[in-house]
Amino acid sequence: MQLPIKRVLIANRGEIAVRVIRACRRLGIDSVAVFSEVDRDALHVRMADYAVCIGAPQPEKSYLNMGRIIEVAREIGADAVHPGYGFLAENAHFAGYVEDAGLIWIGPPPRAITDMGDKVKARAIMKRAGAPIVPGSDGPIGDEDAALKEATVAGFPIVIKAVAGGGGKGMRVVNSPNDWHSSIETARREAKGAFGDPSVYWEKYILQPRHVEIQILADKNGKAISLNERECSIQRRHQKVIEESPSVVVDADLRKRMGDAAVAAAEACGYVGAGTVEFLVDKDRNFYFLEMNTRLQVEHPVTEWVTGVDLVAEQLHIASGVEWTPPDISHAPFGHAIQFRIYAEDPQNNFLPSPGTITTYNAPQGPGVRVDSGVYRGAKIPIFYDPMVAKLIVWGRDRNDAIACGMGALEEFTIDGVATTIDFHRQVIRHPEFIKGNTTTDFIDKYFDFSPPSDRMDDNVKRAIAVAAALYARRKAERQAPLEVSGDTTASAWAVDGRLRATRRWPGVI
Ligand code: MV4
Repeated sequence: MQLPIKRVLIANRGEIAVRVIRACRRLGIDSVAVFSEVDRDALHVRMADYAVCIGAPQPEKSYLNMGRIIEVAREIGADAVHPGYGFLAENAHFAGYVEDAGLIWIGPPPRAITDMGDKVKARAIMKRAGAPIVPGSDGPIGDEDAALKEATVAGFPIVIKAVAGGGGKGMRVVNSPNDWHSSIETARREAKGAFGDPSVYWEKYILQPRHVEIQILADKNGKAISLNERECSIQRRHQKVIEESPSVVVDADLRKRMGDAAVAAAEACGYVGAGTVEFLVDKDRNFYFLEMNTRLQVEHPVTEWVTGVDLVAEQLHIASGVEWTPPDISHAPFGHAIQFRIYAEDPQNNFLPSPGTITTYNAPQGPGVRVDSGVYRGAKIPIFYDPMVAKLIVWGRDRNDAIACGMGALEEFTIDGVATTIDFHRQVIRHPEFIKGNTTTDFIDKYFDFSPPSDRMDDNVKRAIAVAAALYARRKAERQAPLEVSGDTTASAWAVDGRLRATRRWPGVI
């Protein structure tokens, strides 16, 4: 279908800008990239139909520079703005300015962004919509002693969260009533520092939960559908690392109930477009509303694969205002998809960002493999932005098949020049508890040790490792000796690389 949107400005960079450009191209829409001074040679700039420099590398001077972005959109004749995720995606002011400038905002109404950004208000809206919420306060904590009485009835441990928070920032777990007042004080201070608002609220703390979220799509007439769940429990410091769909703990009945709750939530806040309702699922498979993310998410490709829906194309269609028929997903979930986020970070050095130039970039290919990336061989990774360089998404007929596909694809993936988390993923995907599906939110802390190897080895272990290394070096030399066949032979560069890599297994697995 020909949409009335003809030219979209993408207020973002990296893989998500590339993702939106691809959707535009497929729909016959012009794409306009914006870029900072360090991103002149970035992939999104090369791929877009038009590209405009919007300022200095610091995000406030470029990708967060609302006035400049809107000015560029008008000058270049864009009729819509897609914010991607991060940067301005959940900035209700920006959404409003875009609309005031006569442009189409490819996202939810500013009001829905504001309401869901206030976590206490979000709880109230969800409660009214009939979605289960975590037992907790009905408003911001005022009288601390009165709140303590209520919390004691709910039962410790309790978690204090920032009203303006989200994503785990400013969270404080309280194990005993004795720590109540001091924890509130600390949480308030952190909330004030991080969000400029010291308001906090409390919830009962759910132990060893899973993070399961529902993707929704809603149109301007209040028609909303669920596109099933993603499980995102494998996280590190509130950063998602691996996401999958379907979730091993969600059966058809739970999927229906969570989907219905998410749809009710979307309708209750007047949602339009693509959004995500996050839930915690406890060990008894009770689910509780956590937060609503009013944007396209990093992990959207796993949903795309098991539903067959292009979520960005749906966003563009809904935003254009053309009559929208919800996609039929009665066949879904079809198979199983898993996404691995590849960061330019060094797992052996506390996951410190590793900026630099990519000297080798061999992305996996083949059946069941999708790579959404913002880089190429020779690309520079600047220090100024999120260090995620690529997402590997794999598909299989079932979870084990997807894991097998992931193992092969991760072996194939070679990035040199910067440290990456590829090898860390190779370890996770082989872990028996991951394979069994025991993916609770404490998975990484429980099974991976990030202390330097030297700190957790006694002298006997160090000696054993020295001997093994010497033995290994000899075996490797033998293996790489020319093959005993007639004619001219050379070792495949890929095979040699694979053999070398087999020795570079990251040593942090317990
Ligand atoms: C919780 C919780 C347990 N109980 N709330 C962390 C991120 C933010 N979105 C909310 N988070 C949590 N809220 C209650 N009432 C545990 C977490 C949590 C968590 C949630 C999802 C994925 C990973 C997590 C890691 C630690 C804590």
